[in-house]
Amino acid sequence: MEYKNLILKKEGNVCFLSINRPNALNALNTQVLEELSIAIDEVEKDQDVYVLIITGEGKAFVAGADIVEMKEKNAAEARTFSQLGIEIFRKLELMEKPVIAAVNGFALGGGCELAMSADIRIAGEKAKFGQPEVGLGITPGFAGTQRLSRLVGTAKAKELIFTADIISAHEAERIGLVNKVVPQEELLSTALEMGNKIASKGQLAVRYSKAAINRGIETDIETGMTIERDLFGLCFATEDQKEGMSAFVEKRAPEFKLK
Ligand code: CO8
Repeated sequence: MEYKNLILKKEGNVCFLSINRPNALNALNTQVLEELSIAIDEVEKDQDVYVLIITGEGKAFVAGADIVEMKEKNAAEARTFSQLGIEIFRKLELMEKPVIAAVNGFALGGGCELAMSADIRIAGEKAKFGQPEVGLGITPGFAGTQRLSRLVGTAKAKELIFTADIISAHEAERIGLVNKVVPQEELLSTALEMGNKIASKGQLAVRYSKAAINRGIETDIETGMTIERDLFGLCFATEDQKEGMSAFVEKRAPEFKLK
């Protein structure tokens, strides 16, 4: 598939997906969102891709939903646009494969919401985070109220959303919004290094672990533990489990085959 607003590039078992609309700071309009949806399906289906890294071209990760497109929407159209983003970000979040956001610059509004839909966030020192929507007279609309609260707690989420403050990468790390901050020039290599490390493990085990965390966190702990127990059991039906444990006993490196 030829994308107008995305660049997909594979490096071994890792796929970089870069939002490529730098003249508008990678703002998400309907076309970008629709392409993102297609790309997520493409990456999920590609047997050779184990890990997805999302980043942005130019000085922004994503500076939000496209304000120019949103400006003239009526209430019904805005709700439809919100639903589109919510569905696509949820699809990203629930991908079987792990997703790393390599946040290179502004991650504002819909951009912060996109980053929060990834499993892991690595930020360059120049990255900036915020949910500035109330300054435009709107609420967050791609599930920012939900994911930010879950990531940093309701008090900090309310402060950030009510004040529309833009925070630095280091502050985002301090409050638990990003996993780590690295020098700007090391951002993509650090994300790739982490992607390669994940890709070297048993992929079914990685995917089951992701599913257990994502499904378990949304339920009570008893149900969550049941989900973990069942997926743990399922690992023992995989060749990767036999290989992983045999390699340990034989004191050699495992050769996982995604089986
Ligand atoms: N939408 C459309 N265009 C944008 C956006 C955006 N979100 N952000 C930047 N641009 C455009 C600018 O208009 C400008 O275009 P042009 O060159 O044609 O004038 C170009 O990108 C470069 O931007 P700036 O000149 O403003 O660059 P600066 O470095 O001076 O400033 C900022 C960078 C601070 C990031 C600034 O661009 C800014 O404040 N952008 C908007 C940030 C924002 O408010 N984001 C939240 C948007 S709302 C949102 O995401 C809600 C998500 C859910 C909605 C669903 C419900 C319907």
